[in-house]
Amino acid sequence: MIDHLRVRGAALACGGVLAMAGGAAFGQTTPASTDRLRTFENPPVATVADAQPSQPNAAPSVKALRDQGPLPVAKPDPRETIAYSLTIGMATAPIYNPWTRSYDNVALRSYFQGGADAAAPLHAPTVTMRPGQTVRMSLDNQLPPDIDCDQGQWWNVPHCFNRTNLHSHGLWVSPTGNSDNVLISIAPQTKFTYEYNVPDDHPAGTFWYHPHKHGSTAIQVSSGMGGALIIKAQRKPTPTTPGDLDILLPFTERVLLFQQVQYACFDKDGNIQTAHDKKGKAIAPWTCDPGQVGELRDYRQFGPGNQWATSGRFTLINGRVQPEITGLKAGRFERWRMIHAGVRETVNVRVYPLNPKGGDFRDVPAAEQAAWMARYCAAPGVDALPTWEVALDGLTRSEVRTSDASRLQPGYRIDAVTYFPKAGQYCLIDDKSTQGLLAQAEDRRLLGVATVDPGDPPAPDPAAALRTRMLAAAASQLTGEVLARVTGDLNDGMKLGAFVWHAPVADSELVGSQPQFLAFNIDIKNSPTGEGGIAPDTFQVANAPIVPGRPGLPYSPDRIDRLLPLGGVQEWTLTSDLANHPFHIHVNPFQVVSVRAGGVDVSATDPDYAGLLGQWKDTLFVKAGYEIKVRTRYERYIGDFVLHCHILDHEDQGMMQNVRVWIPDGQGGVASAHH
Ligand SMILES: [Cu+2]
Repeated sequence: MIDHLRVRGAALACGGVLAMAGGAAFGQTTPASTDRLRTFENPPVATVADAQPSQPNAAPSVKALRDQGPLPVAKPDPRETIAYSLTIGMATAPIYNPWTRSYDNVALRSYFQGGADAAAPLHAPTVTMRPGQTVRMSLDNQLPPDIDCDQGQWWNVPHCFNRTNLHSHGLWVSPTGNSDNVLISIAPQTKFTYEYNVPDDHPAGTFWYHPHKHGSTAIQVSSGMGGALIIKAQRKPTPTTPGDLDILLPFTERVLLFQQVQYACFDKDGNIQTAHDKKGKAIAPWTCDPGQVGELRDYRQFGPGNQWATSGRFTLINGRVQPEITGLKAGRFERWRMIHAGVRETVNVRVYPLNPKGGDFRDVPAAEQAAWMARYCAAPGVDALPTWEVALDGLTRSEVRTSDASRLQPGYRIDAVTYFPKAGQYCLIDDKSTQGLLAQAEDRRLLGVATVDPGDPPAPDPAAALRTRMLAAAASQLTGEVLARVTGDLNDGMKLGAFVWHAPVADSELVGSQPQFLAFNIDIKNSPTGEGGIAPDTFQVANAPIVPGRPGLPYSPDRIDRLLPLGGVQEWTLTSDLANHPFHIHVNPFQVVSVRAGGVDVSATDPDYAGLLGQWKDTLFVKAGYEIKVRTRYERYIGDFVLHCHILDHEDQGMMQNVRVWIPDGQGGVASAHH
């Protein structure tokens, strides 16, 4: 399969040269065979093989898996034990480049699986699991050998780009052994099988998987290595246990996996090729000449001078730049599972009607798209469509939240119900936000265009129509006291309390617990080049406020930074000393309890935190100067795992800590393992 992709990629490398305004010349003409790469598709569904319990850590044959047809996403496999198999290898994939309106060939580290789309290897397959299931995930690392990747003590210098492992982001499973263990390394030409025991009380929801090997995480995820991981279940709530939101949402589903592939082509001196202005100064975008192959070569591609905006790259949806989203019907609800599988930048999704006078969006080159969107999509007086947010990071919200934007930071997921009132086209826009990594204004970018076919007449009040549909779904599946509660909740501000798996953490639960403090820090005094510099101690986390003379500590694999008691309940204060960083912790999610800036509650006024108070998440944006409080229960699982910044090149360079949940000693501490 990999050879096939190479051949295909090579065929795409030929073509004419398109002259662009400004004198720069780059790119290839559009081969007709890749036109389908301008159309949205859900990622392929990973196929399941029978488990092979007699061969622990022996991967089932990829060929055997390939011969099976895909399972529909909507039907989780009913078997108690299932196995998936992912091969990791290099592939050359065509990526549409709106600057040249042609395809660049890009060599990427990719996940492959039987049933995957050979034409779009960026399309990592969607993995489906269900509560109570044992799931084996076999990885077969077929990347080329790493050359000279022993970094000695410099583990916070990116290294060993072809070693990998797997993180099931957001899953509440054991972090140790061959469960969700990211402290292991799978070298090239090595196979390893993870095994997750998904507990039978795991919430259904939208999670994702990606590599998490310290030193190569960013370069691999920015290659598009990341896929949807969906827990499917249809449990009905009872008077004492929650149910799965899926039973209230009998709608067509889509997965929108947002990827940020910051590829570059390099000149003969090893410098990134860029466009140039008339004075010869390098400007966006990065360019590739015909016949060149873009690549993720090293971490210079992530900063400090090489931010996402500087690269001119576009966020992909399911492996495609600016696809046309088809198959939508007017007047129908859909459930969109949106996953930020990128590395750095905010994705602020808004949907606007497209004025038919705008013509075919495919004809608009990148340089003209901002003006085109301002005129035909997000024009003055035109409002973004409402969506109805039902879950954050895979966890059901306390109530349905109406919003005109889905603001995703790296690692975030948002499940939202969408509704297109009329047939026609709509712009999907990554709208302006001023709150990226460095709080710089990010330009509005076109993510894609949705084409909506005629369907049902528009509802006079879509929000009321959604409530009616959810009430009907409840009435068809629930009875008695539970139905009365769910109906009452929906009629009372669209509350979803019977579908929330984590009760709010009460003040009384915190009695006697140790508060924790966390500060992200980029210690620029240590770094000759500032943010993104290669000084190995620059990226840090601290357990106390940063003060002069007391910075944080860069990651050390040999140090446990926090000992946390199993069964404990804690409140953490999250801060960031320099720049904005998304905080992510494995295993146990947390509840957002306060967001303050300068001592003032900004939870209702800052759009980055709108609707987050009281909700449960596993990843949370921490802005410089803010003080955010979250609460967690350490339930069921012991062992060592990590917390880190989800700007993954920060993580690779040291913005990470080891934490250990361990058994209490009965006296307020944690029992020593010594005997
Ligand atoms: Cu960071």
